[in-house]
Amino acid sequence: MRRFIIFLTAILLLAVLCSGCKKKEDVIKIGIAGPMTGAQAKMGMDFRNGVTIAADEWNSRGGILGKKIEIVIGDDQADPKQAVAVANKLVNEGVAGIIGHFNSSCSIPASDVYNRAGIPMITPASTNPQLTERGYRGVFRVCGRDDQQGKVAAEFIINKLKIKRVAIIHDKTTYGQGLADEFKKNLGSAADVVYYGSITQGDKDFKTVLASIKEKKPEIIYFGGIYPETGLLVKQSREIGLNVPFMSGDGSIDPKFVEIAGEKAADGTYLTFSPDPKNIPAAKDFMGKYNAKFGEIGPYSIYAYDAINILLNAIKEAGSTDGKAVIEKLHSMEFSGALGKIRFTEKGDVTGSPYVIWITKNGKFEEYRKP
Ligand code: ABU
Repeated sequence: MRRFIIFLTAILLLAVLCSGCKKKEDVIKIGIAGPMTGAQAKMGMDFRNGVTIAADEWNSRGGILGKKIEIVIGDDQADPKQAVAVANKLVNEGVAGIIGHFNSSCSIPASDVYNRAGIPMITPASTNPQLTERGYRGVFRVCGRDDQQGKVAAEFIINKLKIKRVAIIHDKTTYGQGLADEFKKNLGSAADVVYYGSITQGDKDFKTVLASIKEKKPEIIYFGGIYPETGLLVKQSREIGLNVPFMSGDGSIDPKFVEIAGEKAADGTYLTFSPDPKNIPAAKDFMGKYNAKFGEIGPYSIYAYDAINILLNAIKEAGSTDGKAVIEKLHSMEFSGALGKIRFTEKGDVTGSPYVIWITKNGKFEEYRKP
């Protein structure tokens, strides 16, 4: 009897081990990393939704290299330390590549982990220049950079709005402070920076800072940061009678910003972002699918969709998930995505990344056209 039980246990163990082995061989795992919970969770959900549509499309065509695509989600909670923990976990799970992270302050430290592991990382949204300035061959982004959008914002204020008195605030993050500083640098001596200061991401009451800004009588307030704080800053500035327009970057162009600020307060806010995908013919199919499945697209849903398609096409072309081979394909190929043609520079940036000005009108975002 004892022998029989030992024999049965051995058979069961073997069966469990074999099923594990089989699963590993049958799928290609792709890691999706970003803030899936917390104040910026909308951005993580936008990534997840965009990537899910792409993975479903590939799987319905039979997968890739004879294997199905499996998405492994990592929640970094927009926290750099958590991002490194997530990166290590995803690497240990055997992912072939990463789509993420959202925050530059997460993507930069996490990229050290992916670089050591030799696997490619494509961020849909991290715009701080430093990400691709450290010589990591496997680090890519499908979005633009803050040295580009900071310049576009400053030129707009100088040349179009002809504003002379500017207040600048940022949220002390890699992205927020970096963008505010790029904006300030590009203003040069064309406008006076009458206030330069910071707030803390996650805080809820900014009225003291706003009261100090009000005393300086700026004509516009530029904020380097993300929509939860942008919304509160705009709302509270109106509450203390500070009624000048705000301007911010791509981290604020989300309906959540309007929801937090309130439609009336948000109206007239200027933002920098890439051109409206509604005007890109290649984006139509994706947008239709996204609307049907998840509702309105977020700013970076389409970037996440293109990022994973690029990665999967590179794996297909490489004929393997070997990191080095895939990274070289990413450098050499041109991709046709929902955003149009995409090619990477030696640094891992996209070759073309036009920023345009947007304005908030009646609670919606639209590309700015001079009245
Ligand atoms: N670029 C928008 C916000 C994400 C980041 O770069 O931190």
